[in-house]
This record gives sequence, C-alpha cells and structure tokens, in this order.
Amino acid sequence: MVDLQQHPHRRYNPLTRQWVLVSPQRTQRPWQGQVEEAKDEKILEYDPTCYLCPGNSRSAGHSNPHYEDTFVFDNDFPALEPNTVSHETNEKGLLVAESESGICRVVCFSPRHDLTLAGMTQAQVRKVVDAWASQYSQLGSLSFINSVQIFENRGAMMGASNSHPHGQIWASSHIPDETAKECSATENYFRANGSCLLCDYLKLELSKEVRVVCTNDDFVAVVPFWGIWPFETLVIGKRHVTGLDQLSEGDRNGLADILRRLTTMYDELFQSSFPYTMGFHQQPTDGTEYPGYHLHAHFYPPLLRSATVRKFMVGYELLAEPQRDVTPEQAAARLRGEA
Ligand code: H2U
Ligand code: ZN
Repeated sequence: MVDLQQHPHRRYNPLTRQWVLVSPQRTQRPWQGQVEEAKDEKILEYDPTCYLCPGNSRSAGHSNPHYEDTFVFDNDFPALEPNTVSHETNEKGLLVAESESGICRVVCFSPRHDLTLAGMTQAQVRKVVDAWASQYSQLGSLSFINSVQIFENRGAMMGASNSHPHGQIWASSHIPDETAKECSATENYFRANGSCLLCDYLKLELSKEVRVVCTNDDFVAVVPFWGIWPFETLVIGKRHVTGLDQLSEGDRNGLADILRRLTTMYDELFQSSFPYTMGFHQQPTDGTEYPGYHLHAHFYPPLLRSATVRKFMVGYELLAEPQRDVTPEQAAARLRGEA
C-alpha cells in the first residue's frame, strides 16, 4: 500500500459519490494569506439586547417566555413558508423552477446566553437532543413535509447572527440535494450489499482506529476518510437507526455525551470557541422506507491551520473538485491532542 500521508491522491466519498483531492506534501507551505482577528470578548450570561434570551422581545412584536431549558419558535424571517403559491416552470428543460414550501424554526439550546454545547452539562445537551427528536417527529408527520434539516451555525465566521446557543430547523416539501445524494447512494449500497453503508464503514473505522476522534457505548466521532474540511467530523451511531426519533434513552444520553466531548475537543484544538456548521442527516419523512439510511451528524469547521486562518472553497475547488492538505489521519490525531 502506498503511503497516503506522503503523496497526492484522490479519495472517494461513498455518501455523495464525489471525490476530494488530498495533497499532504503541501502542509509545509508558508501562509501569507488572510488572517482573521482573534476575538476574545466577554459574553454575558444574560444579554438584554439578545433576541434569544428569555423574556426578551424579538422582531414582529413577539416576546420569548422565561424558558428554563430549550425553547423552539417559528423563525420570524423564514426561508420557507407553509403556504406558497404552487407552480412549476419548464422551458425546454433549461429554465426549470418549482414552488417550495416548508417551515423554519429556531431552537434555543439554553436560557444562558454565554454557553455553548461544549460548556453545557450532559443533562442540558440531552434536553437539546430531545427537542431535536421531537421536532423531527412533529414536523416530519406533516403531510407536506418530506425532509427535516436540523443544523447549527456556530460562530460569526459561519454566519451565526448571535452568540446565544441556538440552531435552526428547515423542514421542506422537497428532499434537498445533499440529503437526496446520500439517500440514493446508501439505498444503492443497501440493495447491492444487503447491509448499511455507514454500519459497514463504522466497523472499518473502529478496526483501524486512526481516524477515530472519540467514542462512547453508543456513538463514534471520526474524521471521515473522504472529508473535505481539514477538521471535518462525522458522528455515527453504533446502532442502526434512521432518525433521532428512534434513539433509545441510552442512545440519547450517548449522543449528548459525544456532542459535548467533540465540541470540547474542537475548542481545545485551537484554544478558541471553534466555529462550525453541524447538522443531522436523517431519513426523509416522505412516507417511503429507507432501510439503508443511517442517522449521522456532520461537523464542518472552516478553520485551516489555526484559529485565525480559515479555509475558503475557491479556485480549483469551485471549478474542479475540493482539495485538502492536512490528511484526515493527521486531523484526527490533532483533535485527539496527539500531534
Ligand atoms: P443564525 O444565527 O444561524 O442566523 O440564526 C438565527 C435565526 O433567528 C435567523 O434565521 C431568526 C433569523 O431569521 N430570527 C428570528 O426568528 N427572530 C428575530 O427576532 C431575529 C432573528
Ligand atoms: Zn441571549
């Protein structure tokens, strides 16, 4: 086997059926590009100007209750609306459009303005897991909702508008592209092999250990073999379930534990509140069974080599395919605090 830590090569992502170019020989190159300002501002426990803190008012005259753990509300500026005008456009297969309807919600993880998932207790994160699971079931059971995307944008670098710990849910009538890509790849794999792609992948990763970042009895976090972002991770359940709604009590505690531990490892890596987008991929809620679909979460942090140097998807990556220098194996070792 050729040493993948030495030579440029491509890796295949079986979930999306796309490739990534890996160039480990480039990690030594000097950095003269943009450097972000390191911000170390003091965040208050309660911010009277925050639109997510308990008791405060939001836009459109709504005010938040004095909530004690999580709080979910309909986004006041939703990207999707339940009652859109239904339409379809198709001119020669070139000018194609269709209406899209849906529901957008905001999930406050904690009444405390200054916390992050890493700083919350396992019991507090468990409440967030419960809120996500219940939203998935609730929204997914609506006849016009066929896919539920739960996500968190953490940090100004990722476009989060507010440091209060919160995430979003966009539930839509159509199955969006990333979910659809994964669905078709995992269902094809299931039909061809009679087993689940992520169950099989997890067995391989647990036997090799090199890309594993942390584990508990129920979940594993790995830097995927095919990751695009330098410190991208995938959180995979050890048991095959298709959505958060199917997690047992024990699994939910396990998920809360691994989310806390992983986000703590991220913060420790560059001694800062690590920015990322994270989100869950779950079975579509269109009434079809997807036996090959395995619940998982992706973490996509934008940092390249330190808290102040970020990765941009530009040039070759926009025009040809994504590329990385630090290998997934090196990134996993750094996240484990070994390198
Ligand atoms: P982000 O920080 O990821 O942008 O999420 C905050 C969301 O909160 C955003 O989608 C919504 C924005 O539309 N929001 C409200 O629903 N009400 C408000 O009063 C302000 C912001
Ligand atoms: Zn707040």
